[in-house]
Amino acid sequence: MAGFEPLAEELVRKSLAEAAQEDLSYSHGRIFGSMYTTPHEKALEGHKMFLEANLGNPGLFPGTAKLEREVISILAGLMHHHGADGYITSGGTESNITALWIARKLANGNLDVMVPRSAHFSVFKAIDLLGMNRVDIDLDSEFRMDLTDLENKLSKHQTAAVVAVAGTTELGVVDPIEKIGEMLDGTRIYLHVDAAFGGFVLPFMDKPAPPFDFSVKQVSSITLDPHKMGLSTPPAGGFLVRKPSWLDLTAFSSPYLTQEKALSLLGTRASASVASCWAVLRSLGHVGYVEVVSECMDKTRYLAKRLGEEGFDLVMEPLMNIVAIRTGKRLSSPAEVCKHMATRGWNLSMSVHPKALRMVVMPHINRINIDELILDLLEITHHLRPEVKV
Ligand code: 0PR
Repeated sequence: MAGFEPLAEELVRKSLAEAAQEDLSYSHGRIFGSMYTTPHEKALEGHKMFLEANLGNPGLFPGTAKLEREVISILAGLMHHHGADGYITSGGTESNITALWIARKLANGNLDVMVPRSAHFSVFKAIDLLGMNRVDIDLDSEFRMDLTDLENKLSKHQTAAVVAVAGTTELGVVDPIEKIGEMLDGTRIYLHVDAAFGGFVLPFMDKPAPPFDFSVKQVSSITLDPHKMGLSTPPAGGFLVRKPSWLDLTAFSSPYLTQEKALSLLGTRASASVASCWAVLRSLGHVGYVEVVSECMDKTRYLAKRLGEEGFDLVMEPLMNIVAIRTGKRLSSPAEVCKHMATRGWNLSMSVHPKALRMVVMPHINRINIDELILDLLEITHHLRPEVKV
């Protein structure tokens, strides 16, 4: 028989419930390996009201389009340049691809992109997709882009762009963006900042963060993702450019739609998350995010302190809500530990530069989860390295 048979309503419902049951949930407090969390309740409420919205065809959804303009204006203010423009993307990957697409258009045939070894793989993907040349920049002793290596490799004649990271995926480190900007001053080299994670952390920290946004005048564009620490529902990435006219460089005529030209890489855009962003930004306000970040940082410091007390070797004092412990006497193989922790329902992840076990302390984590995590971590690392006394 061709095709697929319809199932009884009850069976459809039951199958969906069973599949949902198999998924992990942030609310169980065992996911330490993700930069995502349970979306804010207002985000969920906003999302549900706009399930049909598609800003790929904005003329049909002028209300959603208005919310997007307001979200972009808030994000532009947060990144210290009210004249910036942009749109909500499907995430950091799309934003990073778009940034380098624009950089390539502006680069008069230059194709080299300088990227720190700590960059997220979406940047490598973008370079590959756009047929550009990846030039890896080493990291300094604090895991930031090494300025000397960058200076040696930069070329006014070949470099199209530099990508810097504000909040690396692995360690939450911020590249020396002000210094990089100074190095690029007077050149036409495009500077993109990937603040997919840090963009919703750094502006809300109790200690002022090093300048990483449009306050550094050479910064050309920024990725910052509401669906990570912005507590919005996915998919919601943010993409901002310093000069609104740059958005036209990747625009295509869309004669059969309600707008003359389509700006974004994606056609159909899952736009309920735009309403979700608006709802959470407007509900929490700046002060609400300060509270979210402050709570995450308190729990991060607690986790780091407890791990230190138990003899684990921290890669560094956490700058953001990411803690990493090095491979060494106490921890032989992060991969093995992750695998064993997974059998007990934990989700942890690993970093490569340096080789470490990585934990992200998102808002769904509480202190009890941290205490339980450490107990299991002690048992498992002891079991893997029995010669080390617990
Ligand atoms: N830039 C940075 C600095 C990132 O950390 C990430 C994602 C991206 C760009 C890409 O963003 P999108 O995934 O929104 O396109 N970082 C996480 C990662 O890949 C995302 C993540 C983590 C996804 C854990 C799922 C997950 O379970 O590690």
